[in-house]
Amino acid sequence: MPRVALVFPYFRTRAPTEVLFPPLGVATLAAQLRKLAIETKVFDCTFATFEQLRADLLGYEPDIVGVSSMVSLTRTTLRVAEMVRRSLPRSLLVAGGPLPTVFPRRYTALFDAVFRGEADLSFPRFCRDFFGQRAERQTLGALPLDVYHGLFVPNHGLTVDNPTVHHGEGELESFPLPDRSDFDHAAYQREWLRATGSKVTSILVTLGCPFGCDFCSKPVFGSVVRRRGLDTVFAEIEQLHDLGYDGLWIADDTFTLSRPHLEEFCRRMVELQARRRGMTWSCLSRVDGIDAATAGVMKGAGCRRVYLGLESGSQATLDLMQKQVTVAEGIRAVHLYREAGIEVAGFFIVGYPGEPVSSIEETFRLALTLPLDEISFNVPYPLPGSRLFERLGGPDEGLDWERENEVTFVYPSEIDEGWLRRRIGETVQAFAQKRRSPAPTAGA
Ligand code: B12
Repeated sequence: MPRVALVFPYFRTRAPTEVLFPPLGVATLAAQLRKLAIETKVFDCTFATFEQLRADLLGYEPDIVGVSSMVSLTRTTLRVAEMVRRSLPRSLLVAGGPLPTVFPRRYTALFDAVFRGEADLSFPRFCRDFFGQRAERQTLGALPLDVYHGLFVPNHGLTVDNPTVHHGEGELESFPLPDRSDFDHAAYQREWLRATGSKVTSILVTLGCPFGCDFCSKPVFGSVVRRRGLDTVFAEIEQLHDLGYDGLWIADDTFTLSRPHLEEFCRRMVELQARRRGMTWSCLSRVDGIDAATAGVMKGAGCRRVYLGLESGSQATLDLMQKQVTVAEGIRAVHLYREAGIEVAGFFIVGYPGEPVSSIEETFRLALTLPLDEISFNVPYPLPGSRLFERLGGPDEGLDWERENEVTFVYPSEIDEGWLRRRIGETVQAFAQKRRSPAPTAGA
């Protein structure tokens, strides 16, 4: 029986900033492959070693190995690919995920094929046809290669670069729920319990983001917002509850964008909580388009914390970032959520190209004056696929794509990195100090 192995090549680092979720990309593809009756196994490396992965893959003898990749996983992706090429020379090696989507050529030296963008239907159909036609690595050309959305193959004498697809809402409704059965949920939950006291996992309710922030890349889901049907979403939440999770991280780029959808989500959440206790959730939110009534509804439905991309205390810098919001809207949103009794975390970016030191100081001041529960500072990181990347050029692929949450400029910057690191440290310390002292804040 032909077999597909799906590898998520993240080996945990135990860095203090590490956040662990069972990866939804491979879970989504596993569900679609199994729907086509294709034998599939997910190899999530989060709690494994490289040697374990090698032994498990060799034992499984897959005909196709699909590796999920993104910017921070470039090195391990290529290492896994080299290992597969050496140890399983007959297996077809395929890459997909956010970075292969924007940089397919980065992968094609080792991989036979890359899938760009949403691969829910295209990759499983490709696997079905590959097996159906008894194709091999060298005979890919026998398949009708132009029918698979997002397929990119510049190898084996072929030149294929098919357009990507964004599945419509109706189509999304016909998809099976992500298949999380191959993950080590006990290990994920143990880590979350130890760090936060609850067992949190990620879910996607809406796809896509209509905004065009200068630093952001939207490689897979793009700009068109699609909402999953809430019947399906709540069937998935019930499954997560059955798996033992009691917290959701709603990973959507713009979960709060549509007020009717958000409020209906909250209504159903209240219903769910009446039947099954104890499911709380957190999400990202824009700072605009929210009012006190909606924040109250979110709180009533178990929203524990919102994460706001406040980014800067200076309007000129927000404009440089093309955030299309004002500092005042950010301040208002923080108070709104806090008054509703929801915790608020603020993300900030400091040292934007063209930003003066005085504006960075405005950001530090804002972070310390707002009633926030958590703050984090990042320096701009030119993500492939963003306008910032197009302007500044790419970071060093070997070195810089590894960086996660570091205060390191990966392009020539006028800002003194040592100074910035020190000022961030001081601000974070002052914030912690303020949190320890019992100064009253709105809603507290
Ligand atoms: C949840 C999330 C996280 C979570 C969890 C990651 C995880 N374990 O799943 C956390 C918070 C840990 C996280 C951290 C980071 N993240 Co993140 N994250 C996301 C987010 C919001 C959703 C990812 C998701 O669940 N998608 C849902 C699934 C279904 O989609 P998918 O994985 O893309 O899979 C589809 C396709 O890509 C494809 N596909 C995927 N894998 C494969 C494999 C094969 C073989 C094939 C054929 C196809 C294929 O098919 C799938 C179905 O269509 C995305 C933004 C977004 N909207 O995508 C950013 C995103 C993936 N993150 C990003 C970044 C940069 C990071 C960090 C580096 C940030 C930082 N500075 O620290 C870290 C790195 C962490 C790490 N461990 O490596 C970037 C990646 C950019 C890039 N070009 O690579 C994104 C796209 C955000 C952005 N706007 O730029 N992240």
